[in-house]
Amino acid sequence: MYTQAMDTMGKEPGDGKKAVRSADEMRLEENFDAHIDAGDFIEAKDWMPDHYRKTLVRQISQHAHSEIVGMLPEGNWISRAPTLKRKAILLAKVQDEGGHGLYLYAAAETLGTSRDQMFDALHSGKAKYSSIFNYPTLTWADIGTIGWLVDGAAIMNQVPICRCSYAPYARAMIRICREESFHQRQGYEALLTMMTKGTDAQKAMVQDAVNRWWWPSIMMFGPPDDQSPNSAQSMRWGIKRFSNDDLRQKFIDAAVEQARILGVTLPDPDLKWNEERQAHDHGTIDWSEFWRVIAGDGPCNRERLATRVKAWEDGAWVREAALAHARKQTKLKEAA
Ligand code: FAQ
Repeated sequence: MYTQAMDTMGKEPGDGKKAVRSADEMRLEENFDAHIDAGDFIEAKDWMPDHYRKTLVRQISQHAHSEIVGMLPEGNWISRAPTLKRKAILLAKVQDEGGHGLYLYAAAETLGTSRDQMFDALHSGKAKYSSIFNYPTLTWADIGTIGWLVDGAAIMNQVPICRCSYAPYARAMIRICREESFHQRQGYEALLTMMTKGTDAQKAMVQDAVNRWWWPSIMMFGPPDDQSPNSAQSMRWGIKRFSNDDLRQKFIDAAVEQARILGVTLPDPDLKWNEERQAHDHGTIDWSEFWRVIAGDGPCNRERLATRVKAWEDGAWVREAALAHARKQTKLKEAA
Protein backbone atom coordinates (compact mmCIF):
# COMPACT_ATOMS: atom_id res chain seq x y z
CA MET A 1 0.00 0.00 0.00
CA TYR A 2 1.50 3.35 -1.04
CA THR A 3 1.12 6.67 0.69
CA GLN A 4 -0.59 9.75 -0.66
CA ALA A 5 1.23 12.68 -2.26
CA MET A 6 4.58 13.73 -0.78
CA ASP A 7 3.24 17.04 0.48
CA THR A 8 0.42 16.42 2.92
CA MET A 9 0.28 19.94 4.30
CA GLY A 10 -3.13 21.62 4.15
CA LYS A 11 -5.04 18.40 3.61
CA GLU A 12 -5.96 17.73 7.20
CA PRO A 13 -9.51 17.73 8.45
CA GLY A 14 -10.21 21.10 10.00
CA ASP A 15 -8.41 23.21 7.37
CA GLY A 16 -11.65 24.33 5.79
CA LYS A 17 -12.17 21.32 3.54
CA LYS A 18 -14.82 18.84 4.50
CA ALA A 19 -13.28 15.52 5.55
CA VAL A 20 -15.36 12.79 3.97
CA ARG A 21 -14.18 9.28 4.75
CA SER A 22 -15.03 6.66 2.21
CA ALA A 23 -15.78 3.06 3.12
CA ASP A 24 -12.32 2.22 1.76
CA GLU A 25 -10.66 4.72 4.05
CA MET A 26 -12.57 3.42 7.04
CA ARG A 27 -11.40 -0.11 6.24
CA LEU A 28 -7.83 1.15 5.89
CA GLU A 29 -8.08 2.88 9.23
CA GLU A 30 -9.46 -0.24 10.92
CA ASN A 31 -6.59 -2.22 9.44
CA PHE A 32 -4.11 0.42 10.63
CA ASP A 33 -5.59 0.36 14.17
CA ALA A 34 -5.35 -3.43 14.22
CA HIS A 35 -1.63 -3.21 13.32
CA ILE A 36 -1.06 -0.65 16.08
CA ASP A 37 -2.94 -2.83 18.59
CA ALA A 38 -0.81 -5.81 17.60
CA GLY A 39 2.34 -3.75 18.25
CA ASP A 40 3.40 -3.87 14.59
CA PHE A 41 5.67 -1.25 13.07
CA ILE A 42 4.31 1.13 10.43
CA GLU A 43 6.63 1.73 7.47
CA ALA A 44 6.78 4.85 5.28
CA LYS A 45 4.90 3.19 2.43
CA ASP A 46 2.08 1.83 4.58
CA TRP A 47 -1.25 3.61 4.67
CA MET A 48 -1.65 5.83 7.73
CA PRO A 49 -4.29 8.32 8.89
CA ASP A 50 -3.43 11.96 8.14
CA HIS A 51 -3.48 12.84 11.82
CA TYR A 52 -0.94 10.11 12.64
CA ARG A 53 1.33 11.47 9.91
CA LYS A 54 0.87 15.04 11.10
CA THR A 55 1.56 14.11 14.74
CA LEU A 56 4.77 12.35 13.75
CA VAL A 57 5.96 15.25 11.60
CA ARG A 58 5.22 17.63 14.49
CA GLN A 59 7.18 15.56 17.00
CA ILE A 60 10.06 14.52 14.72
CA SER A 61 10.65 18.01 13.33
CA GLN A 62 10.57 19.44 16.86
CA HIS A 63 13.04 16.75 17.89
CA ALA A 64 15.34 17.33 14.87
CA HIS A 65 15.38 21.09 15.45
CA SER A 66 16.23 20.46 19.12
CA GLU A 67 19.31 18.48 18.14
CA ILE A 68 20.48 21.21 15.76
CA VAL A 69 19.75 24.17 18.05
CA GLY A 70 21.13 22.05 20.91
CA MET A 71 24.56 22.30 19.30
CA LEU A 72 24.69 26.02 20.03
CA PRO A 73 24.92 26.21 23.85
CA GLU A 74 27.73 23.63 23.87
CA GLY A 75 29.45 24.85 20.71
CA ASN A 76 29.97 28.05 22.65
CA TRP A 77 32.52 26.19 24.84
CA ILE A 78 34.56 24.26 22.24
CA SER A 79 37.21 26.96 22.04
CA ARG A 80 37.33 27.32 25.84
CA ALA A 81 37.43 23.67 26.95
CA PRO A 82 40.02 23.31 29.74
CA THR A 83 42.13 20.51 28.17
CA LEU A 84 42.75 18.98 24.76
CA LYS A 85 40.96 15.79 25.87
CA ARG A 86 37.85 17.70 26.97
CA LYS A 87 37.92 19.72 23.76
CA ALA A 88 38.07 16.57 21.59
CA ILE A 89 35.19 14.99 23.56
CA LEU A 90 33.04 18.11 23.29
CA LEU A 91 33.78 18.50 19.60
CA ALA A 92 32.72 14.90 18.97
CA LYS A 93 29.57 15.33 21.05
CA VAL A 94 28.45 18.48 19.26
CA GLN A 95 29.12 16.78 15.94
CA ASP A 96 27.00 13.80 17.08
CA GLU A 97 24.08 16.15 17.81
CA GLY A 98 24.31 17.48 14.25
CA GLY A 99 24.20 13.88 12.99
CA HIS A 100 21.11 13.16 15.13
CA GLY A 101 19.38 16.15 13.58
CA LEU A 102 20.15 14.78 10.11
CA TYR A 103 18.81 11.26 10.89
CA LEU A 104 15.64 12.87 12.21
CA TYR A 105 15.14 15.24 9.26
CA ALA A 106 15.50 12.15 7.05
CA ALA A 107 12.87 10.31 9.13
CA ALA A 108 10.47 13.26 8.74
CA GLU A 109 11.16 13.32 4.98
CA THR A 110 9.82 9.76 4.73
CA LEU A 111 6.50 11.24 5.88
CA GLY A 112 6.43 13.71 2.99
CA THR A 113 7.75 16.87 4.65
CA SER A 114 10.85 18.23 2.98
CA ARG A 115 13.90 19.48 4.80
CA ASP A 116 13.37 22.92 3.24
CA GLN A 117 9.85 23.06 4.69
CA MET A 118 11.20 22.17 8.12
CA PHE A 119 14.04 24.71 7.92
CA ASP A 120 11.60 27.40 6.80
CA ALA A 121 9.41 26.66 9.81
CA LEU A 122 12.40 26.80 12.16
CA HIS A 123 13.91 29.95 10.70
CA SER A 124 10.61 31.81 10.66
CA GLY A 125 10.08 30.99 14.34
CA LYS A 126 7.01 28.80 13.68
CA ALA A 127 8.58 25.47 14.63
CA LYS A 128 9.29 24.49 18.19
CA TYR A 129 12.51 23.07 19.59
CA SER A 130 13.23 21.96 23.13
CA SER A 131 12.81 24.63 25.80
CA ILE A 132 16.11 23.58 27.40
CA PHE A 133 18.27 25.10 24.67
CA ASN A 134 17.06 28.60 25.45
CA TYR A 135 19.19 28.79 28.59
CA PRO A 136 22.75 30.16 28.59
CA THR A 137 25.95 28.19 29.25
CA LEU A 138 27.78 30.47 31.66
CA THR A 139 30.66 28.29 32.89
CA TRP A 140 32.55 25.10 31.99
CA ALA A 141 30.50 23.24 34.62
CA ASP A 142 27.41 23.94 32.50
CA ILE A 143 28.84 21.63 29.84
CA GLY A 144 29.20 18.72 32.28
CA THR A 145 25.75 19.48 33.68
CA ILE A 146 24.17 19.47 30.22
CA GLY A 147 25.70 16.02 29.65
CA TRP A 148 24.50 14.69 32.99
CA LEU A 149 21.04 16.26 33.21
CA VAL A 150 20.02 17.29 29.68
CA ASP A 151 21.37 14.22 27.89
CA GLY A 152 20.18 12.14 30.86
CA ALA A 153 16.64 13.52 30.42
CA ALA A 154 16.91 13.05 26.65
CA ILE A 155 17.81 9.36 27.09
CA MET A 156 14.97 8.77 29.54
CA ASN A 157 12.56 10.25 27.00
CA GLN A 158 14.13 8.73 23.90
CA VAL A 159 14.80 5.08 24.79
CA PRO A 160 11.04 4.35 24.67
CA ILE A 161 10.93 6.03 21.21
CA CYS A 162 13.16 3.18 19.95
CA ARG A 163 9.89 1.21 20.15
CA CYS A 164 7.81 3.94 18.50
CA SER A 165 5.22 2.52 16.10
CA TYR A 166 6.68 4.45 13.14
CA ALA A 167 9.65 2.34 12.06
CA PRO A 168 11.91 4.98 10.42
CA TYR A 169 11.72 7.12 13.60
CA ALA A 170 12.31 4.06 15.82
CA ARG A 171 15.35 3.02 13.75
CA ALA A 172 16.87 6.51 13.93
CA MET A 173 16.37 6.52 17.69
CA ILE A 174 18.34 3.30 18.20
CA ARG A 175 21.50 4.94 16.83
CA ILE A 176 20.80 8.20 18.59
CA CYS A 177 20.30 6.61 22.00
CA ARG A 178 23.62 4.76 21.84
CA GLU A 179 25.39 8.08 21.33
CA GLU A 180 23.30 9.93 23.92
CA SER A 181 24.36 7.37 26.48
CA PHE A 182 28.02 8.24 25.87
CA HIS A 183 27.09 11.94 26.09
CA GLN A 184 25.48 11.47 29.48
CA ARG A 185 28.48 9.58 30.83
CA GLN A 186 31.05 12.09 29.62
CA GLY A 187 29.11 14.90 31.32
CA TYR A 188 28.80 13.01 34.58
CA GLU A 189 32.48 12.08 34.48
CA ALA A 190 33.51 15.70 33.86
CA LEU A 191 31.48 16.79 36.90
CA LEU A 192 32.79 13.92 39.03
CA THR A 193 36.35 14.97 38.21
CA MET A 194 35.64 18.53 39.35
CA MET A 195 33.83 17.36 42.49
CA THR A 196 36.49 14.85 43.57
CA LYS A 197 39.71 16.51 42.38
CA GLY A 198 38.73 20.12 41.92
CA THR A 199 39.25 23.23 44.04
CA ASP A 200 36.51 24.66 46.26
CA ALA A 201 35.81 27.20 43.51
CA GLN A 202 35.33 24.41 40.94
CA LYS A 203 33.00 22.52 43.28
CA ALA A 204 30.97 25.70 43.79
CA MET A 205 30.86 26.17 40.02
CA VAL A 206 29.35 22.67 39.63
CA GLN A 207 26.74 23.33 42.32
CA ASP A 208 25.84 26.65 40.69
CA ALA A 209 25.40 24.95 37.29
CA VAL A 210 23.20 22.23 38.81
CA ASN A 211 21.10 24.91 40.56
CA ARG A 212 20.46 26.63 37.21
CA TRP A 213 19.86 23.52 35.04
CA TRP A 214 17.79 21.31 37.36
CA TRP A 215 14.36 22.88 36.91
CA PRO A 216 14.67 23.49 33.14
CA SER A 217 15.84 19.84 32.79
CA ILE A 218 12.76 18.41 34.45
CA MET A 219 10.59 20.70 32.29
CA MET A 220 12.07 19.03 29.18
CA PHE A 221 9.61 16.15 29.56
CA GLY A 222 6.80 18.50 28.63
CA PRO A 223 3.76 19.79 30.51
CA PRO A 224 2.01 17.77 33.23
CA ASP A 225 -0.17 14.98 31.85
CA ASP A 226 -3.41 16.87 32.54
CA GLN A 227 -2.11 19.79 30.42
CA SER A 228 -0.60 17.72 27.61
CA PRO A 229 -3.01 17.89 24.66
CA ASN A 230 -1.09 15.41 22.48
CA SER A 231 -0.22 12.64 24.95
CA ALA A 232 -3.40 10.54 24.94
CA GLN A 233 -3.53 10.14 21.15
CA SER A 234 0.25 9.69 20.81
CA MET A 235 0.15 6.93 23.43
CA ARG A 236 -2.84 5.30 21.74
CA TRP A 237 -0.78 5.19 18.52
CA GLY A 238 2.37 3.93 20.21
CA ILE A 239 4.33 7.06 19.30
CA LYS A 240 4.80 7.80 23.00
CA ARG A 241 5.10 4.80 25.31
CA PHE A 242 5.08 6.66 28.65
CA SER A 243 3.42 9.86 29.78
CA ASN A 244 5.36 13.08 30.38
CA ASP A 245 4.90 12.83 34.17
CA ASP A 246 5.92 9.15 34.32
CA LEU A 247 9.18 9.84 32.48
CA ARG A 248 9.86 12.92 34.59
CA GLN A 249 9.39 10.83 37.74
CA LYS A 250 11.78 8.11 36.51
CA PHE A 251 14.36 10.76 35.70
CA ILE A 252 14.06 12.44 39.10
CA ASP A 253 14.36 9.12 40.93
CA ALA A 254 17.55 8.27 39.01
CA ALA A 255 19.05 11.76 39.37
CA VAL A 256 18.71 11.81 43.19
CA GLU A 257 21.12 8.89 43.60
CA GLN A 258 23.50 10.28 40.97
CA ALA A 259 23.54 13.67 42.75
CA ARG A 260 24.35 11.95 46.06
CA ILE A 261 27.38 10.18 44.52
CA LEU A 262 28.47 13.42 42.88
CA GLY A 263 28.16 15.34 46.15
CA VAL A 264 25.82 18.05 44.86
CA THR A 265 22.47 19.19 46.22
CA LEU A 266 19.47 19.27 43.89
CA PRO A 267 17.85 22.71 44.34
CA ASP A 268 14.47 21.47 45.56
CA PRO A 269 13.86 21.50 49.32
CA ASP A 270 10.68 19.44 48.84
CA LEU A 271 12.48 16.57 47.13
CA LYS A 272 12.03 13.53 49.36
CA TRP A 273 11.41 9.79 49.17
CA ASN A 274 7.79 8.74 49.46
CA GLU A 275 7.71 5.22 50.85
CA GLU A 276 4.11 4.66 49.86
CA ARG A 277 4.63 5.67 46.22
CA GLN A 278 8.13 4.18 46.09
CA ALA A 279 9.18 7.37 44.30
CA HIS A 280 10.40 10.87 45.15
CA ASP A 281 7.98 13.70 45.79
CA HIS A 282 9.21 16.98 44.36
CA GLY A 283 8.45 20.67 44.67
CA THR A 284 6.13 22.65 42.42
CA ILE A 285 7.44 23.20 38.91
CA ASP A 286 7.06 26.76 37.63
CA TRP A 287 5.08 25.96 34.49
CA SER A 288 4.63 29.65 33.71
CA GLU A 289 8.38 29.75 32.98
CA PHE A 290 8.06 26.73 30.66
CA TRP A 291 5.17 28.23 28.66
CA ARG A 292 7.01 31.56 28.44
CA VAL A 293 10.16 29.87 27.08
CA ILE A 294 8.34 27.79 24.47
CA ALA A 295 6.40 30.88 23.41
CA GLY A 296 9.75 32.47 22.46
CA ASP A 297 10.55 34.53 25.54
CA GLY A 298 13.27 32.52 27.28
CA PRO A 299 16.72 33.92 28.14
CA CYS A 300 18.27 32.95 24.77
CA ASN A 301 15.41 32.32 22.27
CA ARG A 302 16.19 35.34 20.12
CA GLU A 303 19.93 34.69 20.14
CA ARG A 304 19.49 31.00 19.23
CA LEU A 305 17.19 31.73 16.31
CA ALA A 306 19.36 34.59 15.02
CA THR A 307 22.44 32.32 15.13
CA ARG A 308 20.62 29.56 13.19
CA VAL A 309 19.35 31.99 10.55
CA LYS A 310 22.82 33.50 10.14
CA ALA A 311 24.40 30.03 9.77
CA TRP A 312 21.78 29.17 7.11
CA GLU A 313 22.42 32.40 5.21
CA ASP A 314 26.21 32.10 5.50
CA GLY A 315 25.98 28.55 4.14
CA ALA A 316 24.08 29.59 0.98
CA TRP A 317 27.24 29.55 -1.15
CA VAL A 318 27.99 25.95 -0.08
CA ARG A 319 24.51 24.79 -1.13
CA GLU A 320 24.80 26.71 -4.42
CA ALA A 321 28.27 25.26 -5.10
CA ALA A 322 27.04 21.71 -4.38
CA LEU A 323 24.13 22.16 -6.80
CA ALA A 324 26.42 23.66 -9.48
CA HIS A 325 28.80 20.71 -9.05
CA ALA A 326 25.91 18.22 -9.36
CA ARG A 327 24.68 19.96 -12.54
CA LYS A 328 28.20 19.86 -14.01
CA GLN A 329 28.57 16.14 -13.23
CA THR A 330 25.20 15.39 -14.85
CA LYS A 331 26.22 17.29 -18.00
CA LEU A 332 29.55 15.46 -18.14
CA LYS A 333 27.77 12.09 -17.80
CA GLU A 334 25.28 13.05 -20.52
CA ALA A 335 28.10 14.15 -22.84
CA ALA A 336 30.09 10.91 -22.31
N1 FAQ B 1 10.19 22.18 24.70
O1 FAQ B 1 1.11 17.67 24.38
P1 FAQ B 1 2.55 17.75 24.73
C1 FAQ B 1 18.06 16.51 23.22
C2 FAQ B 1 5.32 21.41 23.43
S1 FAQ B 1 16.71 16.41 22.23
C3 FAQ B 1 9.46 22.78 23.73
O2 FAQ B 1 2.99 17.01 25.93
P2 FAQ B 1 4.06 15.97 22.99
C4 FAQ B 1 19.36 15.98 22.69
C5 FAQ B 1 4.83 20.30 22.50
O3 FAQ B 1 5.61 20.25 21.31
C6 FAQ B 1 15.40 17.17 23.16
N2 FAQ B 1 8.18 22.45 23.48
O4 FAQ B 1 3.43 17.37 23.44
C7 FAQ B 1 20.46 16.91 23.01
C8 FAQ B 1 3.40 20.74 22.29
O5 FAQ B 1 3.35 21.81 21.35
P3 FAQ B 1 2.81 21.59 19.83
C9 FAQ B 1 14.14 17.12 22.42
C10 FAQ B 1 7.65 21.46 24.24
O6 FAQ B 1 4.66 16.14 21.67
C11 FAQ B 1 21.03 16.93 24.27
C12 FAQ B 1 3.01 21.37 23.62
O7 FAQ B 1 4.22 21.69 24.28
N3 FAQ B 1 13.57 15.81 22.56
O8 FAQ B 1 17.91 17.00 24.26
C13 FAQ B 1 8.37 20.79 25.23
O9 FAQ B 1 3.06 14.88 23.17
C14 FAQ B 1 22.07 17.82 24.53
C15 FAQ B 1 2.18 20.42 24.48
O10 FAQ B 1 2.97 19.28 24.91
C16 FAQ B 1 12.49 15.46 21.82
O11 FAQ B 1 11.97 16.21 21.04
C17 FAQ B 1 9.70 21.19 25.46
N4 FAQ B 1 10.47 20.64 26.42
O12 FAQ B 1 5.20 15.71 24.08
C18 FAQ B 1 20.94 17.76 22.02
C19 FAQ B 1 12.02 14.04 22.03
N5 FAQ B 1 7.56 19.88 25.81
O13 FAQ B 1 3.82 20.69 19.16
C20 FAQ B 1 21.99 18.65 22.30
C21 FAQ B 1 10.82 13.72 21.21
C22 FAQ B 1 6.37 19.97 25.19
O14 FAQ B 1 1.47 20.91 19.97
C23 FAQ B 1 22.56 18.66 23.58
N6 FAQ B 1 9.67 14.49 21.62
N7 FAQ B 1 6.42 20.94 24.26
O15 FAQ B 1 2.77 22.96 19.26
C24 FAQ B 1 8.81 14.06 22.58
O16 FAQ B 1 9.00 13.04 23.23
C25 FAQ B 1 7.58 14.89 22.81
O17 FAQ B 1 7.38 15.72 21.70
C26 FAQ B 1 7.61 15.75 24.11
C27 FAQ B 1 6.32 16.57 24.17
C28 FAQ B 1 7.66 14.84 25.33
C29 FAQ B 1 8.80 16.68 24.11
